[in-house]
Amino acid sequence: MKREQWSKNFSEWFNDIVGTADIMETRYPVKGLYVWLPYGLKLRNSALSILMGLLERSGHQEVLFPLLIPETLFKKEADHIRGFEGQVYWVTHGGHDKLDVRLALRPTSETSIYPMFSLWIRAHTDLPLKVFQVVNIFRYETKMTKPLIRLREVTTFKEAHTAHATADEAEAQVQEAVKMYKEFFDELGIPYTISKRPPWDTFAGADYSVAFDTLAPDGKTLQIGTVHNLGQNFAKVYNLKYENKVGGHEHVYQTCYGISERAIAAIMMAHGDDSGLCLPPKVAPIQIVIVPIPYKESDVSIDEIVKSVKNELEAACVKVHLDDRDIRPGSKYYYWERRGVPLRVEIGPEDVKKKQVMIVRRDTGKKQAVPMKGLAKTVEKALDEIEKDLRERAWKSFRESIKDAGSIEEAKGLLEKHGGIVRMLWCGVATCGEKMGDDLGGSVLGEEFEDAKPVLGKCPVCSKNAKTSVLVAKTY
Ligand code: A5A
Ligand code: ZN
Repeated sequence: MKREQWSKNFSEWFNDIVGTADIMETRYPVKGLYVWLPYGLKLRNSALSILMGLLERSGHQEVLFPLLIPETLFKKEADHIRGFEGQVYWVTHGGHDKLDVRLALRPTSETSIYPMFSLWIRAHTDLPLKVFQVVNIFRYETKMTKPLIRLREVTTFKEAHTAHATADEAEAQVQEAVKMYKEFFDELGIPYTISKRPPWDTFAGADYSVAFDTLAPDGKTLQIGTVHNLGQNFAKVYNLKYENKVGGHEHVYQTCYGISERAIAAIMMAHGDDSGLCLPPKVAPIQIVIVPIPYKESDVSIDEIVKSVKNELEAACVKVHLDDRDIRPGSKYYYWERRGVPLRVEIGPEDVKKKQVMIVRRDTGKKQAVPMKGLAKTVEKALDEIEKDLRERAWKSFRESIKDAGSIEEAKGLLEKHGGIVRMLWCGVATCGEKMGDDLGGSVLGEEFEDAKPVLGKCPVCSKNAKTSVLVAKTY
């Protein structure tokens, strides 16, 4: 896999591939809004069904709330409004009539879901309450919009919301959500760090936020999921109370967590190359493309064999596509490589004579003749290997992009040269943390949520003893 364009001109590569690999139509005439194309939508749906499966298996129930939130409800939690006010689209009219109460297009759904939670939660037996929905949300983003990455209409917003009787249970729910998201990204072979965001970058209305960040080939990080411990902040303003075992009334403790179509962008970032997408077999809309190689001079007809190979693979539940268009095989290779189909099967008259086919891996380009007998088993094994190799390769380069730095100068040098993530010591004072981010032209992602590193040394900003270490990066 050649990765020159992919890494050096990632932005161009991304904009090109999103369109030419049939993920999205980007010419819709409203800024920040895009159209899912059939191929992209299949990819999105496969990834989403993995996520929904994880949620359902861990006791979350799917719900579907309205898009519109009355201003009166939206404005109850002070921090939440402060965080989102500048990003809200308002509906002010119904036809010719001005509305008495403006309606917000949800930028996220705490303020529509929790008023209903307050009607549903009565006693401790109603807890924990764990729901999720997959919806569109609207955010008037002012930074540069980008398909899949920074949308004004996020079309694939999977948000989960929970309520618990105790702070400990909410804390445990944060852990469960982190574990679930790890499983989800692992399934897709997307590498990540998990950080506890610093106070100045916490979700509006949360006690604290935990975020997953991956790395784009241009060296900038992308936040691909977040888990928030909301404490009792929303419970207090939306009156979410339950009757405990001894008849007293207490506010619930809450968490919420979300993932968007950035997960699809992350797949492109983790596994792409100069030829286009390279999709993990688990989510690839087409796992195998069959390309017949007919020779006019040959007396062997390959049509029958090609069809029987297709049937055999389909019977083994592999997603197969037979490309029998009347164009040159080379054009077909190029076409399907761009779209990231993990494995290509070529069948020509010589192969038919030898009772074999050629299989070609998208990720390595490696070509191999394999017997027709037992082909379904062979390709299943090859797909498993691709899955595993993609994950390992992505993690390897990701790990190599995290480096320790002792001073601002050193960190600056690293980020300017390679991008990536630097680990720095920090005294824990917000002004130092914010300065560290600013000086490096990036942001503090936060303390690592798991396997915190031992800390011995000085804060590079104020030279006082460090209390912790943080990850810093240039971010999307
Ligand atoms: N209610 C909670 C879950 C919430 O809204 N959290 S969040 O604001 O952090 O969003 C969840 C995730 O959605 C983010 O981690 C990010 O990956 C994604 N996201 C947020 N804004 C986005 C945007 N404008 N375009 C694409 N993805 C976005
Ligand atoms: Zn300091």
